[in-house]
Amino acid sequence: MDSSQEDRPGMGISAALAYLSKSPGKRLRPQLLIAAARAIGNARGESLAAAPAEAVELIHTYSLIHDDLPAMDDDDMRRGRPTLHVAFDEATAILVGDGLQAKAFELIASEEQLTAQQRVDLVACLARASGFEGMVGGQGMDIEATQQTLTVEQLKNIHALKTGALITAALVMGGIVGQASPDQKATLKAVGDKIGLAFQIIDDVIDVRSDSTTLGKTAGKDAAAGKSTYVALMGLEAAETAALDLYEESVALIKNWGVEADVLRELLARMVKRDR
Ligand code: GRG
Repeated sequence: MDSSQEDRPGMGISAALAYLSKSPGKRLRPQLLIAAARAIGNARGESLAAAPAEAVELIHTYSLIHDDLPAMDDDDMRRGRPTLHVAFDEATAILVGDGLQAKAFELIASEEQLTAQQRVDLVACLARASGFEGMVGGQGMDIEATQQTLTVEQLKNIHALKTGALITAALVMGGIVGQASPDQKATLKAVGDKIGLAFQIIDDVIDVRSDSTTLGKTAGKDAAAGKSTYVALMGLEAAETAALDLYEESVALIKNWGVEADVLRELLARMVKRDR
């Protein structure tokens, strides 16, 4: 979101939005949404995807800002810069997260190129993935599970909600924009479930490989913070193999889709073959 386009309810919030716009993330979820719309083969779908794509990124950005707060993961750095509550203050970070969440739904609801039914379906999909049955529910379970040793299945369940749900939603939302059939939407959901899990497992693998703290050499930053990780539960190589298997399974689900799905295939590959 361009801060210059925003109403300016408070200097702190305006400055924080400007700060955020200077360090964007990889924009993976909007790219997934647009690639899914394109994969359906509905040429117009792709051009209609801009507002929902922006919306899913706003939800993701809000979640990272709140996740970094002292009451949650208490992180000082994000996207190579001090986190929002460090650069500004906690109240600003909470308010900006809340405002981004509201803006996401406003963007979809007011996109007049989409039909009323598409807008309702998009809002419902994004809200479900963000809320108690999705990201917020998973975050709550993750916090409760800190300092507990989980089984791999329990960890998968938490991550399916905490990070997987929004990735899956991005793909299904692309399907909604592209007017996918129920079968195509079910396939996009299955692709999202597999690649979302693979993405999280690879994040754990990268965490261990890139962490140079004493404990991190064998466990990684998350494990050092008392969290269960795939690497701790499965071992580094098995975790990496599991992620690559999930990636292969996700691509196999769309093997009969045409060249329109090539951008989506490329994105799925990037999600498991990345540095961070
Ligand atoms: C606060 C309700 C609430 C939820 C927070 C998203 C989330 C839930 C926690 C993030 C925890 C985390 C860092 C998980 C690792 C995988 C992951 C989602 C990384 C961040 O996503 P990227 O790599 O980030 O797409 P960028 O910065 O590129 O947007």
